[in-house]
Amino acid sequence: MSSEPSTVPLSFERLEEPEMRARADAFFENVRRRRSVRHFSSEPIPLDVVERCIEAAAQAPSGANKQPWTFVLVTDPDTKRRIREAAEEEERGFYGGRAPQAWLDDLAHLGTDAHKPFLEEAPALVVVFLQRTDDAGGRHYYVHESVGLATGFLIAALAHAGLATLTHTPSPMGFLSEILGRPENERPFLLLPVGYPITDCRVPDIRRKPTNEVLIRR
Ligand code: IYR
Repeated sequence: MSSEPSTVPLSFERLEEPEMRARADAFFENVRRRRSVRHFSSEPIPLDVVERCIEAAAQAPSGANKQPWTFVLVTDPDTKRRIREAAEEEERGFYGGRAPQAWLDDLAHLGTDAHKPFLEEAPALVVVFLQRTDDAGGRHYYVHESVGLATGFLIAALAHAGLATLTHTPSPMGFLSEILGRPENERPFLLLPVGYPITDCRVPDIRRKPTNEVLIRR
């Protein structure tokens, strides 16, 4: 015999349409302006803001509500230096032969290379880990979807709070588990340098696809 699942009242704010439009526009303007930043100022940032954004990320939906994520907030200069050194070693392998030429051609317009000073210059790194299972080996579900959603929340929350980020994926990134002492059931998912851009920061001249290429109405 199965008992009824327990429920609580939904907290939902019904808005007037003009207010809905204003909020949708404000969010759009914020994420439209957001760009991946590769030149960070070393100026300190309010870490309580970053922690609040991580709390926001952890409100994301997840498979069976397993919340299969861990966020490691790195500010210790020595740890950042070790991460930079390990990442640059992997990236030298990537740019120096492991990456197929077609991939390097696709990256050329971004101007990236194996040099990753932002890993030390940014005041904070948020390293997102996914949990393949729980601590006791119990199953997690839709892990990549779930952690991708939480990471999207995190990037949007940080941009909304006035902080710049880079979605960085050194490859392979197993070194992050080792340096940060993460358990066997976790895998690195994404590395997010967080901070303020340098003054007069420049970014690649790239565009998002127009709406008619990404939205189909039926
Ligand atoms: N991880 C490398 C290469 C790289 C790959 C992709 I896909 C990018 O969008 C950008 C960079 C690096 O960080 O340089």
